[in-house]
Amino acid sequence: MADHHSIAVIAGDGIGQEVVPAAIECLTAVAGLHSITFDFVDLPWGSDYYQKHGRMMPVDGLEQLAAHDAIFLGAVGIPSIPDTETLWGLLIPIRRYFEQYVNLRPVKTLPSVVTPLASDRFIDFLIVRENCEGEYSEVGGRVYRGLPQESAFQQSVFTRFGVARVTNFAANLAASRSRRLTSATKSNGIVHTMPFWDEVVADTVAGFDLEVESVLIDALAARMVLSPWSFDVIVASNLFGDILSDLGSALTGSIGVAPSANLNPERTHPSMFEPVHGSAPDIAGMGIANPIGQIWSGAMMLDHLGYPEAASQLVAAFEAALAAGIRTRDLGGTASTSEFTTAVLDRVT
Ligand code: GGG
Repeated sequence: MADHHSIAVIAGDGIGQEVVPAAIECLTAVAGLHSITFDFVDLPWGSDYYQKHGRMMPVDGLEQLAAHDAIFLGAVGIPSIPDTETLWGLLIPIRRYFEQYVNLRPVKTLPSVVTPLASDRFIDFLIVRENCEGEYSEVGGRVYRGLPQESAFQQSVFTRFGVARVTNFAANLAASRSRRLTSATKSNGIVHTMPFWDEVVADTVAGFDLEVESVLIDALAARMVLSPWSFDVIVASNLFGDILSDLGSALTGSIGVAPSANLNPERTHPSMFEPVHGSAPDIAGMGIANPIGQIWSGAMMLDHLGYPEAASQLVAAFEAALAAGIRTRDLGGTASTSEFTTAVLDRVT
């Protein structure tokens, strides 16, 4: 792969405007150590764009994105626009159009970060969230609006193709690590889609030499609090994976640190890298947002583009800043976004 990459940057809304430039500074610094060059192409899409144009991105937005090697996204959403518009106008179409069917979300203990858990045992697992179907569906509707019998229907969509491909990714990942895979289910209560999920997972993992467990999502959430170190790779549907990754990030300190990679494993389309957190309107513009989720997502982008050493250097740099006691407020520290970023840049070596 060429060492020059064109990256589409959508800083988006709220703190996305603060953490994306911080992460780009860090990416540029580490890239310089490896003769990698990035062309970061700013795309001013999101809620401001919506207020001017009535849509989150231009009509040909997806075609524009297709020309880049990867997409680096900050956050989307502001209180004055319904989340249904902001998510379904930008984030979700990108995930689906580019077949980014894996949302890979690492959950890991970070140095000097106090967690809400009594134990300081090391946590290090990966959530593989199905990213293109499942409970996130446009199929459904509302009837009898305003009448006493008003009702809403939402149809989940689980396909054999969709469940098998994400399970296959997760199984390969588990095979490259501890050989343990956990599948999140709810087949006792959700009687059609979840038994189907279990069946397709079982069929898919049959060809792998793995220890596979299927765990009900409620019990899995409780176990994640009680013994998060007992997981290695978790495969979950779109909604379950989303919820579990917020829980995982809270267990390891703050949602501000959680990264994610929306991957198109076949590499026929660009993949997208974004922190798990949203736009955080309550702290937007204050300069106090934690840039770790965005920087770590940048490291995942480096890894995906074929630079694992540069990715590890970037992770090591923010871990070293944390180990030196420099932390943003969400982690109990006093550092601003720019102070923490400077501390990371000082440690990119
Ligand atoms: N970092 C992108 C962002 O703003 N995410 C917020 C969000 O609500 N995401 C929904 C999802 O990941 O499904």
